[in-house]
Amino acid sequence: MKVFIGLGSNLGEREAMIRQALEELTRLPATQLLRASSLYDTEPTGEVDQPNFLNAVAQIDTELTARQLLWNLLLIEKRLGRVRTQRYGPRTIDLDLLLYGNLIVEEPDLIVPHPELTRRSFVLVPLVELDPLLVHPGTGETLLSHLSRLNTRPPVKRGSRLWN
Ligand code: PH2
Ligand code: MG
Ligand code: MG
Repeated sequence: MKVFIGLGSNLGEREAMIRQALEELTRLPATQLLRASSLYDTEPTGEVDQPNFLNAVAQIDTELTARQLLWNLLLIEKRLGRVRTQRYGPRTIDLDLLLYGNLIVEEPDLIVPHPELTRRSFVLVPLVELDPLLVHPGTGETLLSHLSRLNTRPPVKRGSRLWN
């Protein structure tokens, strides 16, 4: 299954955290890390006043179900020392399931595609970098067209492709 994972960090050695998380993705059962976007330095969105993030997106191929994958992402976050305090607050590492093929799930603990996807340039820009033809399975529109409607400041590229 063609799956995209969002990575974010705004505490500690941000780039090292993202690289470690990618390394962990390569170790998931029945999963291959195919590519990862460039790194982007991004202003925090939302209400919380916090440091800038580094964000990236990874594409994997996996036989895990969306729910199995979600559990594994949470485990990786824990292993990399994430402590959940404030909602939407600063974090050493955040791994979000963005897209799982064309699957649409809306359950209390699992929403795919990620509900904020179409509003966040720090997710859309690296997604479009990896695959400019991607279509949002809910809206049927390309991610590029979602991106073109955003009037937030675009994320700044900080470093080259992390994988492939
Ligand atoms: N994640 C959030 C809240 N705000 N802002 C940026 N720039 N990048 C993020 O990854 C991010 C955020 C909650 O997950
Ligand atoms: Mg997130
Ligand atoms: Mg998250």
